[in-house]
Amino acid sequence: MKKLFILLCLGAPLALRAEDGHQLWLRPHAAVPVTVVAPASSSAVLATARRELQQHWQGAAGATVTLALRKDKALKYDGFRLSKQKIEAATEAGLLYGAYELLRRQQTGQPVASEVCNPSYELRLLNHWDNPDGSVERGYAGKSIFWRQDSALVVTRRDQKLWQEYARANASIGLNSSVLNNVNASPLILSAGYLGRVKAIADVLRPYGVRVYLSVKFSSPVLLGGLKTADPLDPAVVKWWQAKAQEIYRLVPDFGGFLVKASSEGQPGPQDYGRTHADGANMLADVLRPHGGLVMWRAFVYSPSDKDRAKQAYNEFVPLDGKFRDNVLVQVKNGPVDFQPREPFSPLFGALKKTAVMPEFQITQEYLGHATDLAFLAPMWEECLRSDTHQAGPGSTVARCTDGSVYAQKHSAMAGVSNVGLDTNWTGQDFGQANWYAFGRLAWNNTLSSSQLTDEWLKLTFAGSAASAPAAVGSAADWNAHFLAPVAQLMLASREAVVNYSMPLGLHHIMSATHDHYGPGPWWAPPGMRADWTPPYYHQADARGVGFDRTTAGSSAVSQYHEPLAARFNDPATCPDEYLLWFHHLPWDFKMKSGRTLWDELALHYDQGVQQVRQFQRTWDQARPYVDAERFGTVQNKLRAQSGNAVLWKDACLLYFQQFSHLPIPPTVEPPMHTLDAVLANDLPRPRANGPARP
Ligand code: GCW
Repeated sequence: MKKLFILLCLGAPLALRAEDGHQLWLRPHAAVPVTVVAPASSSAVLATARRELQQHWQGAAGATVTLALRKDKALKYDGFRLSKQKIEAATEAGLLYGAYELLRRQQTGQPVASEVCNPSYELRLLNHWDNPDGSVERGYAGKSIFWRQDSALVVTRRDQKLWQEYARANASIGLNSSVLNNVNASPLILSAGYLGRVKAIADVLRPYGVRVYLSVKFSSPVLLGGLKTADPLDPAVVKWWQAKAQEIYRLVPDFGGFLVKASSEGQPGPQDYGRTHADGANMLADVLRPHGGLVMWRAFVYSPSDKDRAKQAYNEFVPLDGKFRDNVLVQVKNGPVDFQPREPFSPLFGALKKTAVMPEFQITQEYLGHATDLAFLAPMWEECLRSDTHQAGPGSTVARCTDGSVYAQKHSAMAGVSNVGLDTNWTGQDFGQANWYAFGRLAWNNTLSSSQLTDEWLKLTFAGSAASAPAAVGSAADWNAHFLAPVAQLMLASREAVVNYSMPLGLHHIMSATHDHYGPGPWWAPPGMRADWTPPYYHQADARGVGFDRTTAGSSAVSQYHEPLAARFNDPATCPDEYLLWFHHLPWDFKMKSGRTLWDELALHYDQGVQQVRQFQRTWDQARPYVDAERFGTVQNKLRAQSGNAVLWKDACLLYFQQFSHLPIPPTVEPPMHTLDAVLANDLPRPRANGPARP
């Protein structure tokens, strides 16, 4: 309490400068003098640790802090032993993470006991869906920070400064790896010119302990190398990859490895040559092994012919369990379909027992309101990580099945699809920064709670930011009561609000494709479009009811879950409400656990989502005295837009589904502001320049 009070006082004068969000959670504070004793070494990582402590120390004035390298059985990966004035680690990166942890504790007023902090995962990565031309797939915060169409190969001082700030932000939350380009990979990335820029990026990221990886296109030997085939078992293909790997490692000796999206959404892959995912992944793994590199092979696969897209990854990958090399990790999205506001966990977690599996989360809000809507995603990731797969008995949570606690695996990792771009505040929506922050912290410690994360992030990001301190903003108690508590509550409720106003009760994939997955589109099904890219495939609304029948009487996707989940999900009486229409097609008058009909319950959820956003607006308006004017105004405007978006979702979905249910909207629900015709008129499919690209 007392510390925070001091922090608020200290923070205020510095914050009189404009707060444009660029400093993220690393806003400068008046430093206190400290002496840092560290091993003699010319290592850049160690120099970073020392500098960070010297420049940002907030503990006792004149203290001496010792950094010591020491082998210790209790330490895992880049873990560290922390006390008030000493950090011990087995690696220099460990000392750096210890330094950031100590500074974070000081700034957030959390105590430091003598303790060991180990990361849950060996690799903690951001995946950037950035293209060589500077565009970012599903990016809503400006162009790529890595690539530019013009002068792609010229590295400017501005580039380097930005990359350094990026690396520092990552290191401060424990992230140690970045995949620099889109999984829909251009072969260009492996050309000599681009590799030169990869080296330049790697050189800037290295002092922060961040390694670089690349996404590669499986057909690169053909497209770039001029070979006739990319068959992974063809010796000429293997030779091509070997030479390419040598070229990369000459430039970037600590290069991490490849991320591959293959035989998925039109991307080439081993299946084009009658080979399996394991054949493809293992070939690349063997090529990288002599250099210590890894392959992350994505399990995001599905084909239009499949009757239930949610089943396909499991069907393709489970038969391959045990067939992958030990330097391959299979990268699995949190849910079986595609980063929807809510999905049950992917049944691949825990089912692959002899293969290292890594979770992939989406930080960028493709389906949760882009950089407009405020949605704090830690509760969604926490929900997935804590889901019990039961695959190795009770307690085999997704977290434990992927971090090496349940199955023996040589490597472990967690990836997040980044929301970072060239926007001054990096993420477009200021609260998007919280998702970057929370992802890194959860990759470091997959048992952290969402509420701890809001507490840390809000203190680091906003404490002392009020431009002119009104009399009331004088004490920590006041700040805690009138800013921290209500805004934390807003954040913690925000993802559920998005679920409520867009896809409640297990509905999924009913967004507008015309508006790039922003806003409602349950009707969207242009003639000739692949069915599994259209919302009606997923909601199946008809006169009888709504929802996708994945029970044993339907697609039987439930059977991919271990008991007791399969039975629980299979019966509408025991299936949790939040997954109900994911697993069941139910009549409009189905009696819910609440006693209401399904139709009424659906309407109430949509309405609740709208009311929640209205409440967020009120909360934020009341927070005004505690926030600098710039960020206050930006967030206020975004919440206004979100409020409109929520109403649109509610009106569009209820009016659309009402055509099938023929039931009245319950009187307690706010009446629609839009007509269905008006919404439809605004959502006519636009012609696409490049044919039927993924909508
Ligand atoms: O969520 C979908 C996106 C695509 C993306 C794909 C994937 C990179 O709409 O834009 O492509 O998933 O994860 O590969």
